[in-house]
Amino acid sequence: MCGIIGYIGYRKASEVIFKGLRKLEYRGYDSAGIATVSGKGISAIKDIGRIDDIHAKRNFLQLEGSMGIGHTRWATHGGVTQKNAHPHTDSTGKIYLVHNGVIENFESLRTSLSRKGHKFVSETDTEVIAHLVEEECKSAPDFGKALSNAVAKLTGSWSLVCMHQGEEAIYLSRNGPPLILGIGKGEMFCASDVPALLDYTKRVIYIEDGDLVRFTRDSYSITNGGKKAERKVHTVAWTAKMAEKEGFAHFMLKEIHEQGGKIREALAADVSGAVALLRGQQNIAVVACGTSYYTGLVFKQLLQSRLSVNCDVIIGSEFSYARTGKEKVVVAISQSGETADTLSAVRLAKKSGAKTIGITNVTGSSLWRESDACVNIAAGPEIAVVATKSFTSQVAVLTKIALSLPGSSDNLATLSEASEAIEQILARSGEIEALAEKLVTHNDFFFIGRSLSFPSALEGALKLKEITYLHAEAYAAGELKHGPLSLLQKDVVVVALAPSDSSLPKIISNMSECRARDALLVAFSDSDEAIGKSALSFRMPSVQPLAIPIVYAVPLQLLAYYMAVKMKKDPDKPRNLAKSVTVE
Ligand code: F1P
Repeated sequence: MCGIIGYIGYRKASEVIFKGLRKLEYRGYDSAGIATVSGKGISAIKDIGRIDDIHAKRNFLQLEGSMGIGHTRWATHGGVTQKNAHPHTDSTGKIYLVHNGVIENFESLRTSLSRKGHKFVSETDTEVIAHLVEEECKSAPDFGKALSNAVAKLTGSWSLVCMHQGEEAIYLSRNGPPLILGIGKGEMFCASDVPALLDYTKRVIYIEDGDLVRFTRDSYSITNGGKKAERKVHTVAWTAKMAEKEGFAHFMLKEIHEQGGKIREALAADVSGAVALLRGQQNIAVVACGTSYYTGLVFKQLLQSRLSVNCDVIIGSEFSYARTGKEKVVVAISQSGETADTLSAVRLAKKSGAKTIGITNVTGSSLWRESDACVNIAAGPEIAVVATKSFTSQVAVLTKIALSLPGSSDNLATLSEASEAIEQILARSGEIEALAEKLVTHNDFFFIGRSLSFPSALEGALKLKEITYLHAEAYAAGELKHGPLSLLQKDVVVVALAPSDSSLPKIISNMSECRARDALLVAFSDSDEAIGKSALSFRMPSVQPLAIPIVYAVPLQLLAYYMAVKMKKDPDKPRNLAKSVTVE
């Protein structure tokens, strides 16, 4: 949903911004641009395509000066064109800004500005803001006031980074999408996310909604609602190395390989705040989107089947329609902590008096700041657009929470075997690559699981469709006979997750039903019987039921990864997707 960045200091701004945009590219990658200020005025380069390709064609580093702003885009208003790429400017070419978010009233603003003679060159909502600021500059005493008058006229969501000719300062405004200020020595930064700054500073301020910030190379001031605001300076624990590929061909592969160690870190998480809020509750609501929603399904199963606690898992964007309004405790799960659908559910729940628990990978994120209790899943930066290690770390943390509640007789130590099992699977990646080779010519995939392997089946199908663009869907295995069996025929692949738990006999019957319809059956199992029934298979390590959701997700991540690579797709940057979905 767009990555934005700004810099003032003693370095070459275009270089800092270019490098930072590469780190933010997971947020959007259909076009990019940089504008810098030098003695010659403001110059900009923007184009469609990936940042490296634009750089190869246009050379961002020809932009001079030690102050500038940059943007990597995930189109919302207006197609993917050079004109729609950011930064955008006003009629005078003296104001430049980049924007993440959606301005809902941009059509009416554009109409009234057009009446005043403003001419627009793009179809974007962002360009309207530049002209609005220009208009406000005519009456405001200074640029900061003009910007605050302009944002007061906006509805929607935005993080804005703005500069103008004649002042060595950058201005920020936030209402929704994330924005952080990075504090260096003799230099200051701002960006949508921490990895863009890790090469330069670890001291950051999380800008809050309603904040208006002015920063120079060695100072900053923050106001909110016209009053001076104090914001805590945080020291981030992530290192620049953590956000590198470290020899792996892709971030996705690196992140898959980190999971054994990350599970151990997740299991060490402090869950006391969450447990204190959940203790004694008989009805718990969970909100999340995408992969995080699936980890919510694991949590639900643990709470309901092992603790007899009722748990409702609701997709973030459906929460406002599906909630009762009487929720006492809402658990929100989000890797980024910035997913707009999840955040709006949290805000709605809070308004109705619910206590909220945030389960996130990003300390300082909106979810982190807005929740009554938080748990850090400690997976480290996840750069690939598709979630991998955040799935397994979330499941580990949620299992720890469930097992810490009264009535639980399970031992968390059984989960530590998950790390070992993951290492064993990773050591046999070659077998999964060989499976991928055999499956890559097929077009339709069904993933089936039962009980605790069902969320992993959902996750496996999601990974495959996200990065290979093949048709993949998941079903609770028993559900196939209620409709989807009609789709099975030769060449349709059924990936069956068949761990030897109490669900095994039934899933073996379901696998037989698929085989009888000529589907190509692929088993991920530790059962001889399930493997014997299947045309293709991967022998899984035997694990305790609690470890199943984690351990069975890993080979499916690898399968999707190797298939994408064989199909010459970029697994780190799937088409049309962005990692941090900051619009509803
Ligand atoms: C939710 C999510 C991810 C998915 C993609 C889009 O993100 O659906 O699971 O991989 O990146 O967003 P989050 O709320 O867990 O950050």
